[in-house]
Amino acid sequence: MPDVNWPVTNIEKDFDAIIVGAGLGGLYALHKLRSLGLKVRAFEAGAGVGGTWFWNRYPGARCDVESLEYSYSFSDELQQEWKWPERYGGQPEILRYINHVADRFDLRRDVQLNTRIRTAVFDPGSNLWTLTTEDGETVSARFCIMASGNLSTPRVPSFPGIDRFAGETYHTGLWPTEPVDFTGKVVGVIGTGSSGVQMIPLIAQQAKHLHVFQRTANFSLPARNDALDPAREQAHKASYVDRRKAALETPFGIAGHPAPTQAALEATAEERRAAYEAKWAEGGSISFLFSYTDLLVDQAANDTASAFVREKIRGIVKDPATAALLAPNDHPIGTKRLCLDTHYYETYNRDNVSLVDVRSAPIVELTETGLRTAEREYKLDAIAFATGFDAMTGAMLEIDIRVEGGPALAEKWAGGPTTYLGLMVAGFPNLFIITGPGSPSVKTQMIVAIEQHTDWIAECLTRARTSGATRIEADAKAESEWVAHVNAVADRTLYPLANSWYMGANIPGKPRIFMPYVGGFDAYKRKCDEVAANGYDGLTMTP
Ligand code: N01
Repeated sequence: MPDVNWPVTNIEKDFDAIIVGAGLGGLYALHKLRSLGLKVRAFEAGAGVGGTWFWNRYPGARCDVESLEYSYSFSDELQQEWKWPERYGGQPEILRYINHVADRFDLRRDVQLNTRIRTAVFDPGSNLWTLTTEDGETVSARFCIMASGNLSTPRVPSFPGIDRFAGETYHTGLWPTEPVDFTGKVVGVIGTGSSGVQMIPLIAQQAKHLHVFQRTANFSLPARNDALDPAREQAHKASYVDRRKAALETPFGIAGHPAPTQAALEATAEERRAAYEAKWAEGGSISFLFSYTDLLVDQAANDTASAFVREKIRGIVKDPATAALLAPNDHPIGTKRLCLDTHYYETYNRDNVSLVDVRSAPIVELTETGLRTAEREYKLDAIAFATGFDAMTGAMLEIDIRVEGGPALAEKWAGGPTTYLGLMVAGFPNLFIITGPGSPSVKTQMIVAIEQHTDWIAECLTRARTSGATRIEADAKAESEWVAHVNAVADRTLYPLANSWYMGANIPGKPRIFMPYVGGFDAYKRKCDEVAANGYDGLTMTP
């Protein structure tokens, strides 16, 4: 990298780039941009680094991508030296890893913790962003990099009486740092997405009684988490660099799962059962969805996999009425995030656990002593909300992002998020997003996406610097073509059939737009590489 001064030395500015967030995305962006010689600072709302893994400390929090994959690839020394104890990293272990990375690469000195950004305003005269923190501090920078996360705005539904409840309340995404003890307590868990499914078996082991309030049954597969087999670890590490490269050529950014070649209905019923049984025994969601080529695009194909899992649920859960309630019937398997669990369905065979159907009898209000559904009242000592997040756009829209004299991002996105490649927004120069809406982000291995996005942004900035540009902006036409492509790809799949957070469906009033790019990480990366090779077409760089 030539040591070229950014050609704006007469403009007073605090930083070349400000990064919002110090989770896995923000930390890598800090490391990468610093390696270009840029003056960078990351602002983080939490009291520690780690993002998702800092906040989500609920019992059983664990990644559903295997640890050897769900880790940074940018340093071979790091990936060789770090020892993952389990096949799937638990939250404490992943947070320990992130803290190790922060120390190892000396990142902390440029991270300002306990600092929430409230506004970000671009001045088209100076081509600078000025950000204001919750405490009123202002900082300016040439570039603003949003690494604020996709599942980082916890959401508790606005139940009437929510402030009246006198017992303990928790949200999975805001879990206290000190352990919570539910021993001897009557606990209510609201929500049965990935967080609820992971937490419920562990709370059940402690609580005197656990009521699970389920509105929609979700598909869950066994994780089969275990200690990481040393032979497997050794073999993986022996070809780590090659495996990381191979991951870039896959739709989910994960190597080691050969792409299927057969459609589900080309197999006989017996062959399909054998294939699904093998995947069920192996554990993991990618592998299961890779049973056949068409599980996410053909309803009839998907029905065969959905029926298999429903049958498994009926086989595990002893009470037929509970089993029937737990069997998902309103969406094709995989179109909502497929959960991975450890003894989730088995938990409903315990005497101290009951499933409450809040689809047929919704929660009407919280009371001083519990909650009331349309059917009856439940006395509770504690409520754990596993009610999810304002996903993909929530964290960005919590910040008042605007161009001086122009509309706010919230206005531009009122009908749903629009981006060019998920990386930039037309009309908002010098603003980059890591794993933004319109990128594969949540539909791929997040760290692969984080590294690819950041590397692309870094190259783009290098190009701007060497060409003397101080302003980089996505063209409106390129953005609308990309948005149309993202929608067209989604419409060829079954994803839009589910009321998922991918669609914004979990937030009342949020536009129903399928937000992630589901054309595959491999296809996406090819497109990004092509854009860069063509001199960043779709972007305008201005001196
Ligand atoms: O949130 P969710 P999550 N009354 O939105 C229910 C990632 N993640 O935190 O489906 C009653 O999936 C809601 O019901 P419904 C992963 O990507 C990963 O569990 O809207 N219930 C649903 O059951 C995941 O997808 C990991 O009808 C209400 C639940 O709350 C994403 O984070 C672990 C309600 C919310 O489920 C989010 O998962 C954890 C109401 N008013 C999370 N409002 C791993 O890597 C909402 N609900 C393993």
